[in-house]
Amino acid sequence: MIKDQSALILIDLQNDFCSKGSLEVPDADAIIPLANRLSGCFDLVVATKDWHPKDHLCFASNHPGKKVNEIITIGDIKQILWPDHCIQETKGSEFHPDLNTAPINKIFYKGSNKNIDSYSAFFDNAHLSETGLASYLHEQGIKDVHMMGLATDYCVKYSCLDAVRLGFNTYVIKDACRGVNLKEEDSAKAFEEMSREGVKIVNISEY
Ligand code: VGL
Ligand code: ZN
Repeated sequence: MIKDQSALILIDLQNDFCSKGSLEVPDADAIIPLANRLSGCFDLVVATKDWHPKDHLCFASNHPGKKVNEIITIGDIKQILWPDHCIQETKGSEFHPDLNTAPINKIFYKGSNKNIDSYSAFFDNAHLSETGLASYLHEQGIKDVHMMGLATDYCVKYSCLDAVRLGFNTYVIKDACRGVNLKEEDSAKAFEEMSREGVKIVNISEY
């Protein structure tokens, strides 16, 4: 059992990011049993869901003439265009069927404002609105957060960077994350950046 004041944060373990999903992350299914095992090591387990309305600006389908993976600029924010994924109340936005949801104390939703994307579990990409996760963790007396999930180079990375900036001792469980890797080495670079910013990189064998 991990010490008090620690929470496990399961990032976006949803069908659309897993095998046969619309934004499939390579080898994502392999981490579901790891989430189930780690959940047993923590008193507090939080999960996030990417939770988009159909008309969300991050979908290429909402920008006629644009393609998936193209980058557009809105205001001063760069936005990668994704395939439709994690649409609210669809099969694709549900948790992977093998995820044991019983230990999850609370779910936080992100990406539901159609005008802004939200990779971090804490804030939207403009850092304007909060998901409520930070206040919840503070209320629960949490000092350390341990992150795993999907995807290393997007939601895991931005969640970890925000967690550090918010003052949490932040651990990312490297072998329990998988990356989208639009470019080769995206995940490796993401871990380097996290490490530089003060995130501790650990492995599941340490739990
Ligand atoms: C994510 C791309 C688009 C993620 C979410 O969970 O990492 N990636 N939306
Ligand atoms: Zn998304």
